[in-house]
Amino acid sequence: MPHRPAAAPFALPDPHRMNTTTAHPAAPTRSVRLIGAPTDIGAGARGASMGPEALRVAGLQQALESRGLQVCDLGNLTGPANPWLPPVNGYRHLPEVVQWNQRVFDAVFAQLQQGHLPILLGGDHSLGLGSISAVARHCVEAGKKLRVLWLDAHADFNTSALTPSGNVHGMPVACLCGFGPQELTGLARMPGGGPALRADQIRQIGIRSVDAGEKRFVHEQGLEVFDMRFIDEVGMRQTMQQALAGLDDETHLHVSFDVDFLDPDIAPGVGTTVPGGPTYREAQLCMEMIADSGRLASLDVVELNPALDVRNQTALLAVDLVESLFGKSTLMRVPA
Ligand SMILES: [Mn+2]
Repeated sequence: MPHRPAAAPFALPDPHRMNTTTAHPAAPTRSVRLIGAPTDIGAGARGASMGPEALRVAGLQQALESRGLQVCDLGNLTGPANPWLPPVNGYRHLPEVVQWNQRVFDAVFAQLQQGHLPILLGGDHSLGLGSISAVARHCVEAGKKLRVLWLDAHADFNTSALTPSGNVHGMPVACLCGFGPQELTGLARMPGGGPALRADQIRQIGIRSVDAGEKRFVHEQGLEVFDMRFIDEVGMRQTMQQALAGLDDETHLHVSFDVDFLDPDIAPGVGTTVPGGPTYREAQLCMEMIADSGRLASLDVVELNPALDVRNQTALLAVDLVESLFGKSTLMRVPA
């Protein structure tokens, strides 16, 4: 069994941190850190709290090591239990959501500062707030540009006024853009106090379920959304070409992979399935084209819900796709 520390020694000096020589100095690090955040605090169904362990059982670390990456599993963060209460002022579990996200922020930020590529194992998608706030802060300090790819069935652009449920996993993109409670919009403590992200840094892919008020707000804010109709019409190849256009050596690419992005036929293990998502081949092409960009520098894998899965097949699929994200080609193609 691979050794995995139970607690979270995120700030300890890392013996590998000096070993950062690569053939291509501009390429993102090959040193990966897995960070588990076992909570469903922002979700509408219980069970995503078991996601990190299901991804480990599905062989995530070994799969990444087979790609030639140096992988260290830092174990799980800890945080408050899920009290399973109704919304208060439009938010469910806001104090607990804040605590979890602060811990995710600290852990992801520390790993980025040490030159590692953090992979957040969720947990529900409210944790994208802490993770991407850390990435945004890191990019400001490192003088990097930032592009976020949001792979999801949902836009996650709700506010307390628009949300039908109060579940914060439907709000992280809005909060990252500055629309939400100060405890969440201010996580990154950006210089000047601005939001962590501008709408023009985000590309949403696979979207097919957006609430009515949320839809208006997405248009108002000018988010670039490649929804399923777009993917149906132009294909995944052109979609990804557009979503990845304009990246350069100075761009940090973050992928926030909500497993409900995938069609429920191949990925039943999520709390919020929406029919009509990308097929296995479309998802593979999406991941392979991100890998080809050579810019991937941080990743979230969220909303995997083992309580709703069938014999861990969704976790196995997620691991398979993450492998492609790091360069495993399912095609017989000679590398360029
Ligand atoms: Mn989501």
